Amino acid sequence: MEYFANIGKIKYEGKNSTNPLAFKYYNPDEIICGKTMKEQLRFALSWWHTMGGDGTDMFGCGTADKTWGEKDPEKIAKAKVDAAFEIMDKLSIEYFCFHDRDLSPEYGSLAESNEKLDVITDYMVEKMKADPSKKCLWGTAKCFDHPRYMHGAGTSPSADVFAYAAAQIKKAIEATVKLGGNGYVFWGGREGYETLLNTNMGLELDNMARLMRMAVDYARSIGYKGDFYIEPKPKEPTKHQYDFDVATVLAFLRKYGLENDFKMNIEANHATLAQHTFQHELRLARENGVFGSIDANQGDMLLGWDTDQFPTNVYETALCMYEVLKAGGFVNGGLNFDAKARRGSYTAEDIFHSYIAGMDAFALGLRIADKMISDGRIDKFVEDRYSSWKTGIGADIISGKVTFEDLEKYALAKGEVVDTLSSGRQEMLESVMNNIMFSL
Ligand code: XLS
Ligand code: CA
Ligand code: CA
Repeated sequence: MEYFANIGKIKYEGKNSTNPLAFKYYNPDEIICGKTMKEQLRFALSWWHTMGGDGTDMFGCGTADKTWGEKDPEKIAKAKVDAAFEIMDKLSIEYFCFHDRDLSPEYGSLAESNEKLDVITDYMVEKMKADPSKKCLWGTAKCFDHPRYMHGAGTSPSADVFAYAAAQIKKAIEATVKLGGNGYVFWGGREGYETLLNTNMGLELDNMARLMRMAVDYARSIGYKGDFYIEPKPKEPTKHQYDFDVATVLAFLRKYGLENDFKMNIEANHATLAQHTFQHELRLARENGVFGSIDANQGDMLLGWDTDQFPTNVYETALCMYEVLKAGGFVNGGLNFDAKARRGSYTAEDIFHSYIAGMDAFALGLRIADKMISDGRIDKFVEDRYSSWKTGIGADIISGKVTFEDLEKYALAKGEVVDTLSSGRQEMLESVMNNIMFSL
């Protein structure tokens, strides 16, 4: 069955095309910065928003029908697979990301939920065998939806809930391995607190680390070779999420000796909720060797919550892809559209417009980032700005040759140094960036 019969394969028509159902910038096989665009961008469809999200919000029920013409939960789950593969095909998206419960819902018992999940993953394996261009970027467990997780999963005050979450994660890891997943994500769901008056923060964090250690050890024991990611988010649903931002997560990983097992899945909208730029979070991850994957979306700067919008801000995608290229590109990670069409954009066609908008914004971002690097003005400026560290006292500090006493002697002899400083030239660099962006 064809779910989107009146939409054909979306083609690249170039920047002068006015066809809304065509790519203007994403040309999958074009080489940019040494790789094809599809290898550089590794786009992924998010099962939860695209296949399941019907626009429900706290003020109203869904506006989009995501039952895919079926009534029975197992049939809906299978139809979702067929429809997802058709969307991926038509948009030239190779990867998908999922929560266990997006693939197959929760049934009466864990055993039954597991059995039904197997039916769907068996079905997906068959389809992926027939079409090896469809791959799993990452999987995860939905340990935040059911009432049992009201106080958290790995950080729940209840040991029974911790055990239940562990069992659910074990199964989600198995499903990810079965689907050949490149990654497994921990997003902190309800791992946080509402008030410290009822919270043993120390025990909760120790337990979270215990859960992660067990998950990694188990996955490796069954032959999983992909990455593990933590996806930082500062707030929502809890007032304070433990995985606040990249820096907080790094401190957590290092405290518990998990820093070699995890990388970051950085989401644009979560970065801005933490009052950082997206680029800041990417840079921090890159500088600390933990850059892994990206949830590509954007928030609304006037709202304080996670709006998960399809990304269209090219300035942001360019700075993002600049960080990705500087990090050496994606290895196991990619660009997952953890994004949903607005509630009013409820038609099947809107799925395509949303992805085209997001993919083109990132394709353009990649083209600009490549140009920023080959143009060289920005990199050269930064290099020159730090030139005092290459020779003389700067080189001696870096090589560890000088002591505090030596520096005192040097400073006393040198006198005031303010005149040796040069301008930061922020406005000039922002103008260079605009010049590069609009010369494409
Ligand atoms: C929620 C998160 C979530 C994760 C996967 O804000 O972005 O969608 O990516 O659990
Ligand atoms: Ca996300
Ligand atoms: Ca999000």
